[in-house]
Amino acid sequence: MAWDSSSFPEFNSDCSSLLRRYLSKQLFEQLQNKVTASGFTLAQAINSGVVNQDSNIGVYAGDAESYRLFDTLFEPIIFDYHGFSANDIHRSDLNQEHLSAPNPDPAGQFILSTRIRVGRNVADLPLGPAITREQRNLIESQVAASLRDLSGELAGTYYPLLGMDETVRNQLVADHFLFKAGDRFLDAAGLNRDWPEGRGIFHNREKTFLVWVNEEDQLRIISMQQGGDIEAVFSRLMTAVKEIEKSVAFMFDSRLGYLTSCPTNLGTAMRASVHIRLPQLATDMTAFKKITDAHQLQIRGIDGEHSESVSGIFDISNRRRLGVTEVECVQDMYNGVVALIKREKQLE
Ligand code: ADP
Ligand code: DAR
Repeated sequence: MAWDSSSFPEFNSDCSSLLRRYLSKQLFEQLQNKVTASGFTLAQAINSGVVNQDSNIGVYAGDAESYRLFDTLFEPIIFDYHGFSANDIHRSDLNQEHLSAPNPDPAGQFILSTRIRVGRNVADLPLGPAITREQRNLIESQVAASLRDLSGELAGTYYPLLGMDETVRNQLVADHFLFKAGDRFLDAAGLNRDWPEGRGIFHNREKTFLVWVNEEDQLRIISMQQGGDIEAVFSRLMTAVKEIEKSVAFMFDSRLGYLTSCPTNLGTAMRASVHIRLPQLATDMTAFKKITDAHQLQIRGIDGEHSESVSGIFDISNRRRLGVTEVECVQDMYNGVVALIKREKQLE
């Protein structure tokens, strides 16, 4: 559904996005003629949430300036989602030695796999929604070159999406290694322009270390493996992030941390998740959500965001990403998973 961006958008009565909650007609009129240096407008920032009325958030930034120029819209959304106010300052802790998270399921009865990812964007360029085709291709070539220099466990190969065999691509997606194509939320945010050019995936032979290039963010740096050895997954990721940052300058703000196209990923841009089998709790989602809410966890389906759980298997991850450190993100997830497993055992 296209909308006439010269007038205040209409929202369905059942639209519950943060965009709808915080974009008043007055604010729309105050911001609608503002344009960032890379040409990004309010209409572009909110288009996804207007076109997709089932959005949870509904806004995307086109560049670092968006967070300043449209701050009267972004700040209330940031506070609502992260509990992070104008006086708060984000803190980083990328030191894997600070995490204490011994495998909560050494027998492998519940946790199928662990995955921890961070989003990163390249400094001094626009974000995905406002980037040009040339800038996106430049990022692909620069990032692929820096990844080729990785050694040891992180050594691997970059595979451009352009020209990738469709069977290979579908299998990577099915195996949870690669992003889906054609996400309508990203599409309406301008993140799928020129698809699949400039997009790709880097991974090591074991597929325990992967980097998505130019999807929702310009890098999604991912560590993952079967089982619940959360410390090993986190350690691999922290080593990789620090290694890549030696050759790629990341977009960073002293207050908001690492900047991302979606405000839900600001700060650490980290999502630490387990795929976990909880068949008893699956029969009582009220009790399930009481535990995940208490530990600030997010429940996703087994194919990631906007998907369903299958056979009592859920994707459980930290919800907070800004105003908490990387170690605290993983600790949030760990503490919640320990509580979920304890309750599941009581219900058995
Ligand atoms: P992101 O985590 O990057 O925001 P999604 O939620 O869409 O993106 O997940 C991306 C892919 O990663 C999906 O295929 C999802 O099933 C997979 N995934 C997420 N967490 C895990 C996990 N703990 N184990 C295996 N695959 C996972
Ligand atoms: N689907 C959009 C974005 C929500 C957060 N997830 C991201 N950034 N992948 C929405 O507004 O629901």
